Formats: sequence, C-alpha cells, structure tokens
Amino acid sequence: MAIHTKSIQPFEGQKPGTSGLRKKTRVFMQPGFLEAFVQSIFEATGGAEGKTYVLGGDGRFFNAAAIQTILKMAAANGAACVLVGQNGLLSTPATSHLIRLNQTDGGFILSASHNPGGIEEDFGLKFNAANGGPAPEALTEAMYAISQTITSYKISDGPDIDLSRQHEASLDGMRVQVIDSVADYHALMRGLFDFDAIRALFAGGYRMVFDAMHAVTGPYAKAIFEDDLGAAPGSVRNAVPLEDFGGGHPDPNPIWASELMATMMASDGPDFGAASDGDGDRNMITGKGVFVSPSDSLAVLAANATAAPAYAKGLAGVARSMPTSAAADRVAEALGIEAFETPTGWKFFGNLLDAGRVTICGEESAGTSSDHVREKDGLWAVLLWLNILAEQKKPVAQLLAEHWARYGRDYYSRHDYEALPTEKAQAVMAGLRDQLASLPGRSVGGLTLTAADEFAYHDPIDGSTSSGQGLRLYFEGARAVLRLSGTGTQGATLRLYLERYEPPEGDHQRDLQAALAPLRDAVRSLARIEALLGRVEPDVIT
Ligand code: VG1
Ligand code: CO
Repeated sequence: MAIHTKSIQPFEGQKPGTSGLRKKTRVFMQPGFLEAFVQSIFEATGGAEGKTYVLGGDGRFFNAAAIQTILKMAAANGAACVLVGQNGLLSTPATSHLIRLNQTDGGFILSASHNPGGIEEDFGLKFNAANGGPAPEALTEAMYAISQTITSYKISDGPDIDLSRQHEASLDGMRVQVIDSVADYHALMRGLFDFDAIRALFAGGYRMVFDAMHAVTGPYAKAIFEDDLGAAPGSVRNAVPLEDFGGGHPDPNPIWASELMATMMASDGPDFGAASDGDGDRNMITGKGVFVSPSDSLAVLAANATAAPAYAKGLAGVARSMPTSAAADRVAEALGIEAFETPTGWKFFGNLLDAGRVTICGEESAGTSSDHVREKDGLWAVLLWLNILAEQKKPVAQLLAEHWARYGRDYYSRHDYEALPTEKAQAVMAGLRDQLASLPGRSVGGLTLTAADEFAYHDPIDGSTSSGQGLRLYFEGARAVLRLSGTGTQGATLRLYLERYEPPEGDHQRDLQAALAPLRDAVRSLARIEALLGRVEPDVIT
C-alpha cells in the first residue's frame, strides 16, 4: 500500500448550503470532485493527522463508493481511526451520537437528506464537528475557501474495506472499525424514555405505522419499535434502505408520505403514524384522522416533555428556527423558560445546546431534537410522542385540540415554488426587500402590516452575526416569511411560510388553507409572485 498525492484543479461551487454540500450525483461522481471537497474539509479543520472520525450515510446511490474513497483519504492524511457503520449505514442523529460517545474529532455523513437518490438524482456530504453538530458557518466558509484554491489531495491505494460485517481492519496504518449502525443509538434512546410505559401501550393493542420511506431509519425503527417495544410486526413499513429510496422522495410530509397519510385518514386507521426522511433526522407525526404540523409538534413536545424520564426535571429553554411558528414560544412563556429564534438549519442550535441554554429545538420542516445529540433526530421525536401518549392515554387529535384550547392555534403552512430560474427567485426577494421600510402601517387585502425586516441572527453565545436569513412580514395576528432554500440542487426554490394565530377561545377546526388564504393572497400580491414568476400556485404545499 502506498500514499499518493494527486494534482487537481479546484471545482466551482463547493459551497455547503443549509446542510452540507449537495449536488447532482453525477457532479459528485466526477473524478476528483468528492476528493477535492474531502481534502478541503481536512485542511479546514487543521488536518487529519492522528484524528478519529465517524463515517456513514443514508444508503443512497454512491454511498458505498464514497465511503471507500473517504477511508482511503483519511488513511493517507494520517487519521488514526475511522468508525464506519455496517453496510455504510448511519443515520444523521446516530452519527452525532457516535461522535460524542467516542469523543471523535468529527464525522462525515453521506446524504442529501430528503432529496431523491439515484444516479440522476442527488448526493450530499455533511461534516459534523467534535460536538456532534453540523459544521458552523465559519467552518463551512473555510472549507469553501480552501476548495477554491486546492491543488492536490492525498489518497491511499489500499484495498476496499469489507463493510458487510462488523470487524476491525487496518488501512495504511489507520484503524477501521466497522460497527453496528443501530446498537449505540438504540441504547441512547432506551436511556431517555420510559420504554416500559411504551411497551405497555403496545401490549394493550395500540396500533402504530412507521414509514421509513426505504431510507436509513428502517433498521433503527424495526429494532426499536417492533423488536424492543413490541409494536406489531409490520408496523414499520418500507424498512429496507434502497439506493433510490424506491423512487420516492424520502421527505416526511403529507405529499411525499401520501401512502401513510391515506392509512392514517382511513376510518379503521391506526392510532399513531410517523415517517422519517432519508438520513433519519426529520419526522412526520400523525394521529388517527389528524396531521400534526411540525411547528405544533415542537410545541406539544415542549409542553409535555416531562413525561419522559430524561426531561422530568423540566427544560432549560426552547429554540426554533425563524420560519417555524410561534407555537413553541407560547409554551416557553407559560413554562417561564427562554425561547430563541435562530436561522434555518440545525447548525445554529449547536451553541445554545452546548451552553445549556436550551433543551429542545425544532424546525417547521419537521426537524425536532434535544440536547441528547447535536442534530435533529426523527426517531427521538417519535419516541417522545409515544412516551407522552403512553402517559396521557389520549388520542393524538384530542391532545392537539386540548393544546390549542390552552395556547391558541397557529395555523401554519409552507408553500414552495421549486426549480425556479435563480434570477427570478432573486427578483422576488429583491423586490420585497426594497419595500420593507415602507410596509409597516400599510393594509393589503384587509390585513395590516405592523413590521417588516430581513432576519439577521446574533448568536448570544459566540457573538457572531448571520445576516440575510429571510424576509419577515408581520401582520396583525399573522406572519409571513420568504426565503430561498439552501438545499436544492436545481435552480432556486422559494419558500413562503404562512402563519396565522387563532387565540384559545377561537375556532381551531377550520380548513388550514382556507384559514390562511387571505394572508397568502396578500403576500402573493406584495411579493409580485405572478408578475415575477409567471405563475401563482406553488409546487408543493405542506
Ligand atoms: C431545509 C429545511 C431546513 C432543514 C434543512 C436540512 O432547508 O427548510 O429546516 O434544516 O432542509 O434538513 P432549506 O434551506 O432547503 O429550506 V435535512 O433533513 O435536509 O439535513
Ligand atoms: Co435529513
């Protein structure tokens, strides 16, 4: 075995977005592309010499090959040890946990999360730091800067490592440990929740369906829900990870998990339903006949978290991403704990979690988690829901209705305009940005604007500022947010987030889109959606 230094030209566009670097799979497969980015990561983190990493992915096409490349590069760059998930599989939260448990120097997660997989679809790479959390902005900027001037990378010509069985191997002096993908994560969950109470729930005939969407959570969900907690065999659907996720989008929302939605809305449907995304960090929660919006899920979890042993003493604080509804803030206020509003993307929660200022965090896109890891964690959210339901012994719909009766309901929906020409999407944002100062006091379609700004986040822990994080339009009793997605691989995606508050005594059972229609129309007109995009209706409404 020998180590080679290979010359390379920098590639354009190796700039990580909201969650790692995402590109079309064929872009990642170009000779040297993955290598250039991985070498940039090593260099931006002070080199790999003597370091230990965790490595795994969501099983999508190119996962296995990319793992072999990264192993050979880690060896060539002098790393001491890499822990790899068996068959190359590790969910994002499991990776975060393994980094922390083994006190490694970081980890590589091969995933484009909810984006479809396959040679014609998407691939991605995320680097998480030693705290288990996504690389913070300063680090992703450094990676990008290095990728722009990189001239060579190092790689070993050693053999591929057999990932199909758990064992220890050596590669050019570097230790490679192929480990059980599920066991440590499973043990962590067992320590957080009242598994006996959940077991009793299932023993009483409680019916659950979990849709793993042919992505990474299948093996985790089978082991935890069926084998350990006693959910009926077959409760976990689409449990085998496939390279193309069976042709679907592993995006846990009512559109992409429509099969699960149909099951849950049937008259003889199960009591509880959930789904997860490609890399297992997000979740969708449903009850019989009811969908729980992710913003509400965060609020319900925060309000009832003490049901779980890990949170029995209460929460330090709650954080939500800016476009997430204010439902969690109302709970924080009632609990007398701090509430934080951060930009979209889990990396912004890391400092607050590390400093012990918050216990639970969440995003409107169905990411929820706590201080047990430094990532969002889909199965954690499902287990906390189950723990709460086991304690309260109420249907999900009733729990939700009671939550709204106490705190009021934040009617909430996201409208996405996808694959737009970048200039058009930017024109919408620029046009609205120019109007911001003149908006307060104006009335549009019967709704009065009270404030408008472009969100900039000042991190209370490290003092850093992240600007340009989305346009916020505040109306009386309502809010709209516009921002451009940072995870797409084709053109631009404009996200329009709509939210309207209905106080405790109001009507909480209205049709969601009807309740938001006046706000939607006001924002479409203010942002000149039709004039600038040439269409009115979004591609996806969640
Ligand atoms: C989306 C979501 C965001 C989430 C991110 C990564 O980002 O809106 O809330 O953190 O995906 O999640 P964007 O920039 O496209 O809006 V995942 O599960 O893809 O790692
Ligand atoms: Co994800």
